[in-house]
Amino acid sequence: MPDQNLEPMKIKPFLFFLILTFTFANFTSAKESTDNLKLWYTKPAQKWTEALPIGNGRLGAMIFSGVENDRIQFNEETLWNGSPNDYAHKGAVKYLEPIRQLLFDGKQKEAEELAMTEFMSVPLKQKTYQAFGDLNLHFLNQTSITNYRRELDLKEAVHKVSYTSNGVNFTREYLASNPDQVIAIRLTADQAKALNFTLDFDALHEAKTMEASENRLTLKVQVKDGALRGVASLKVVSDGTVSATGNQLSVSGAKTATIYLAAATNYINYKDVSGNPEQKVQQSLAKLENKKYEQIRDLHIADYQKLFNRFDVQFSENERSKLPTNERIVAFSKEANDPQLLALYIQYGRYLLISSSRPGTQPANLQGIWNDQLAPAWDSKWTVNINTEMNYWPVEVANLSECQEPLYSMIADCAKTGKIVAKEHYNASGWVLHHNTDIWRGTAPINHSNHGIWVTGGAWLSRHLWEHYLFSQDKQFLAEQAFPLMKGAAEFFTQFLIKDPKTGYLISTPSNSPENGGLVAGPTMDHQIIRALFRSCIEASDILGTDQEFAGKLKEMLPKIAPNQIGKHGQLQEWMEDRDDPNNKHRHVSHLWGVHPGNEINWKETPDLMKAARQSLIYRGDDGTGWSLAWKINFWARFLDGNHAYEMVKLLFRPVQIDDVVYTGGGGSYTNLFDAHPPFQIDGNFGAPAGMIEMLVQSQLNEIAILPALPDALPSGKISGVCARGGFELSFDWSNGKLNKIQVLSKAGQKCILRYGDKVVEMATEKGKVYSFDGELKKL
Ligand code: FUC
Repeated sequence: MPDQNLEPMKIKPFLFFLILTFTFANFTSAKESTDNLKLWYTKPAQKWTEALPIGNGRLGAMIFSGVENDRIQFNEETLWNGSPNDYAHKGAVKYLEPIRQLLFDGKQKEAEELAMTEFMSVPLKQKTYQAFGDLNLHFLNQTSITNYRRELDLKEAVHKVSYTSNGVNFTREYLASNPDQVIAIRLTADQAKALNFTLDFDALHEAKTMEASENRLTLKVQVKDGALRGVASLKVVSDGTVSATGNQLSVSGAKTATIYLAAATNYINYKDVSGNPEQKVQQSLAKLENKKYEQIRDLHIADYQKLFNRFDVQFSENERSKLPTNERIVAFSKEANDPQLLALYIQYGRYLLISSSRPGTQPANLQGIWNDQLAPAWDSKWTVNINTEMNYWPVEVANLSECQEPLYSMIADCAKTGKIVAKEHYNASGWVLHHNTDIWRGTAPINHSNHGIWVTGGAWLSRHLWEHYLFSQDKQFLAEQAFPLMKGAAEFFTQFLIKDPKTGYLISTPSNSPENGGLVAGPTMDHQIIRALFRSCIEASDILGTDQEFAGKLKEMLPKIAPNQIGKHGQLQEWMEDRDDPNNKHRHVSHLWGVHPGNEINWKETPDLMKAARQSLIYRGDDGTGWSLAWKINFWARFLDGNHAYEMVKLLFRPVQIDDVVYTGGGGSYTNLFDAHPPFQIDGNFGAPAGMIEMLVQSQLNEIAILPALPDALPSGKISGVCARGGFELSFDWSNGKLNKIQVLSKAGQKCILRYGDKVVEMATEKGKVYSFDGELKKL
C-alpha cells in the first residue's frame, strides 16, 4: 500500500533536504532528527508503564514526573536475592542414559518424571532481580497548573518536565550519568525562592533503614533471601536552605536545587560478595564535590552521544509526528501510517540498550535494568532460549558494538560454571548453559524438566561472539575472547551428541524445542544451532590457524547431525518425527532458528526448506507475545516479504493499556513504548528494531542486500551508520520505494558484494575508504 496520507507538501521539502544533505560526513548529524527523537506526554505518569526510563548501564530509574509528588523508582543492577552457588546437581549424570532410553522408548512422561527428581538444578529455581527503592519528592503550593509537558529526549538521554504553577515556570531534568555514576536531578524555578519541596526514600524490602542528615539522605536495604545488601545515598546542592528532619530532607526558598543519587551493593562477581557499598557510594558522591551540574550534564551527553550519534534513521514524516506519544500509539492502531514512529522505535531501542548495557555492567536482563518489584515476571533474569539473545540482535547492525561487552563477560562466567554442570550432568568436557541464568551464573536445568532441559543456550550465546567478529573483523577479539569460549561450547557437543538408534544421525538428547512439546530426543533447533556453532569454530580455526585437529573432528561430525526435514503438511519439522500440529499457535517458533538468527536455511541455497519454514510460520499465525511478534518481523524480513513484516510491526505497536483504556490482553506496546509480553519485557524493544533494520539491509552469505524487504508503507527514507558483516558501514536513501544513492565505508578492507534487487556489484576495498554508488549501483 502506498503511503497515501503523506501529503505532497510534506514529501517535497523532505526530498529536497535529502538531496542537499547527502554526504557521508554530515549524514549522521541530520539536524531535523532532533525533534523526532522524543517521547513526550501532557500528563504525569500514573502507572509504571507510563513512566520514562533513564539508565547508565548500572543504575536505572523510572521517572513519573508528578507535579505535587514525583516518584523516581530506581534500580541498581546487582541487587538480587540468593548467594553464590553453582546449582549443579551432583551425580545427575547417573540418570542421563536412563532418561535417554526412556525417550527412545517413547516414554516421555516417565523421562520427565525421572529428570524432575534426579537431573534438575539445585535448588530448582534461580534467583530474582530486586527493585531497590523509590525517591519521592513532595512539592509545596502547586496549584493552577498549566503548560505541563514531560519528555524523554533520546538525542541527549535527558528526561525533562516543565509546567507553570501560579505564574512560576518550573523545570526538572533527570539523567543517569555513566562517567559520573550517579543519577542527577536538576530542579529550577524562574522566580526566586519559589522552589520548596521535601525528599524521602522508600523501599519494598522488609529490612531497610532510612536516615537524613544535613544535605544527605541514605537508604539501606538487605534482600530477604540472600547475601546482598544495597546502599543508596543522595546529596542536595541548592541556593535555598537544605535541612534534615527525621527521615526527610527539605529544600526551601530555592531557585535551583540539584540532587545526586548514588547506589551500590556488595556484589563483586558471581563468586564474591565482599564489596563495600557504603564506600562505593561515598566515593561516587565525593568525586562530584567540585563539579557543577552543567559539567556533569555535558559530560553525560558527550559520553552518550559517542554511541548514539553513530547511526541515524529517518522515514517520511507526517502530522502524526507532532502528537504526544500516547496519542500516536493509539492513532497508529487505527491507521498504521506514521513511518517516523518506526524510526523513533528503532532509536528508542538503541537508547534503551545504551542505558542498560555498558562495558563493565551486567547485560540487559528481561527488563533491561528497570524493575519495580521484588517478585518480577520470570524473576527479571536472563532467559537464553530467545530473550537474552534478542536483546542483543540490534547491537552490531545499529552500530552499538561496545554495548555487547557485558554479554561476553556473562558468557565467560557461564563457561566456568557451565563446565561444572557439563561434568556433573553429562560427564562431558567443555561447558553447557541451559535455558536460564542469573546473577550467580546458574547454568543447570531449572523449573521443570519439560522445558528446563534444553542444552543449547551456551551454543546460541556463543554465536554472538562470532557475529561480533563477522561485523568487526577483529582477529584479536576472535583469538583471545571469542574462540576459546566458542570452542568450549562446541567441545561439549562433540561428546553430548549421540547416534539416534532409529535414524543413525547424531542427535541432541535429552532436550526440548523451547517450551513446546516437552522433553524429547533431537529437536530441530538444537541441530541448527550446533551446526552453526561447529561451522563458526571451523572457520575461526582456519582464520586463526589453530586447533586444526579439533576443527577436523567438527568437520567429520557435521554431516552426521540430523538434517532439517520437511513434513507432511509442507512444514519444516520441529522434531525428528513428523508430528507438527498446523493448528499450534505457540509463541516460540524455534525450528525457524535456521532462517533467523541463523542462516543455513535461505532462498539461495535451500529454497525448499525456506518454503517449508515459511509454511510453518504461516501455520503458527501472526499473533504472539511481544518478543514473538518481534521475532516474526525478522522472519518475514528474511523471507523477503516486507509487507508481511510490516503487518507484524502493526501488532507490535498495538496499544496495550493507554490512558486507562485496555486495548488488548496480548503483545503490544505500553504508553512509554515499553514492549508488552505482557507484562513488560524488554526483548521486543530490541528484537523489533533489529527486524525493522533487517527490512532495509541484510548481510548474509557474503553479500549485502540493500532494501531486501522494504514494505510499501515505507516508500521513502534514509539510514546512516548501519553496519554489515565484513566490516562495512553503510549510508543510503530511497524514495518512491527506489534506492537513490548509497555509500559504503570499508572498515576492514574486505571484499564487498552489494546487491540491490537483481543488480550486483563486487569490489575489492581498502580499509578506511568510502565507495559511492547511485540507485543502479553504478559507481559515482
Ligand atoms: C520464555 C518464554 C516466555 C517468557 C520467558 C521470560 O520462557 O517462553 O514467553 O518470555 O521466557
